[in-house]
Amino acid sequence: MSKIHCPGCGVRFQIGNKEEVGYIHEDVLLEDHNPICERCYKLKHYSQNILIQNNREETIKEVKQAVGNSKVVLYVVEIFDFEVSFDTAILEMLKNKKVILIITKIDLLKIHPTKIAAWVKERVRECKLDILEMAFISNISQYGINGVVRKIEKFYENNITMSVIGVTNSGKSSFIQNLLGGKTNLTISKFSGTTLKNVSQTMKDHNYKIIDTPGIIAHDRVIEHVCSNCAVKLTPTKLKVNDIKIKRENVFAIGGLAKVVAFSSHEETCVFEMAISNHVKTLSFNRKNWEKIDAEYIPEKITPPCEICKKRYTLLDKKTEKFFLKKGEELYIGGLAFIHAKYHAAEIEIEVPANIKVVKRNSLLRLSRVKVIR
Ligand SMILES: Nc1nc2c(ncn2[C@@H]2O[C@H](COP(=O)(O)OP(=O)(O)OP(=O)(O)O)[C@@H](O)[C@H]2O)c(=O)[nH]1
Ligand SMILES: [Mg+2]
Ligand SMILES: [Zn+2]
Ligand SMILES: [Zn+2]
Repeated sequence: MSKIHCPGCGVRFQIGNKEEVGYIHEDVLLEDHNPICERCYKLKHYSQNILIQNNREETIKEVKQAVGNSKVVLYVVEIFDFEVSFDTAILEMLKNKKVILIITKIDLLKIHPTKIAAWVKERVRECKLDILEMAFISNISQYGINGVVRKIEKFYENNITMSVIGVTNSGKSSFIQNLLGGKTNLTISKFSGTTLKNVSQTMKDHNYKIIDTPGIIAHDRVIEHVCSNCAVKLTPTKLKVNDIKIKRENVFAIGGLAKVVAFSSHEETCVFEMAISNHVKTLSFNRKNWEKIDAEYIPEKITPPCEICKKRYTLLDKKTEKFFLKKGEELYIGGLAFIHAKYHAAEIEIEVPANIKVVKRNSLLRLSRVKVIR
């Protein structure tokens, strides 16, 4: 990598403005053999994020350029946010492209990879995507990484350019890091929007050129509407999968982010299985009490959102959607939760900000009974 661009995030170095991306102290730039920008340094060593304005249109332009130069696109989709990963801008770019779908973070679910594969294949068929191959991986345990290389080799022995694309935080840079046996300077962080520009790497054994790209912001995910600390809390490092009980007269609050009301023709209490990030708090409220406290106020106990982003979140336009879930179906709430009708059918009403995606689907959680061998 030349000394012109940061090998961590891809932006051009600059020494003039500490507040802008790409800033690096002149001495570091001159003396360090492998310099990285100050933002990457803080992300890597202190897990500290410097807030930057991430522009969706500029990012799309950058990713398009990488895709345009690539023979194959490795499309990275994380299993928890599967439904919001098929962004319209991405699908547009992938028209007439050879695509290998890489499903990451499968370690979050206690589901055997072959079952995840069957579920994904079914969902992808519904999305009408033309996919050359699929791989199911964990960047944490390295499960499936070698298999990806074999899949690429099957089609292209060497000398091709591939781009790695997807929505923010899906594990693109981690995946490249693993493909290259840890030998990259790419910055990986728990914060969304880490990579800012395209960064090229070479996989020497095969002479594959691999381009890391900035993640595309999916506005239909809750994390895009809270502060970066809350977004980290919402991004699961572990999934909490529990049974939840929602009484007929109650409102079930998922943090201060979504409200759930449920009805069943037979039962006073509806029971669901729910998966959420281990940092999200939930509480049941009597509906009358909730209406009193709801208007501009979310009780402190139920976070996220935190005190800083609560006001902004409560002011967002909301929508209420009703779904009838048959036993074995589940709702996916954009970047927030899976709610699975595990025991009986139920009608369920969700209130979330208007642009958050809520989708009914065949349950992924229902596959999680089998003991995982990993
Ligand atoms: N549990 C789990 N976490 C993962 C996996 N892959 C990546 N992560 C975590 O997800 C976060 C984001 O990873 P990155 O590799 O920076 O994601 P990215 O897609 O490059 O993100 P942007 O550059 O922001 O678009 C980090 O905290 C990673 O440790 C995985 O397979 N399993
Ligand atoms: Mg990245
Ligand atoms: Zn950088
Ligand atoms: Zn917050």
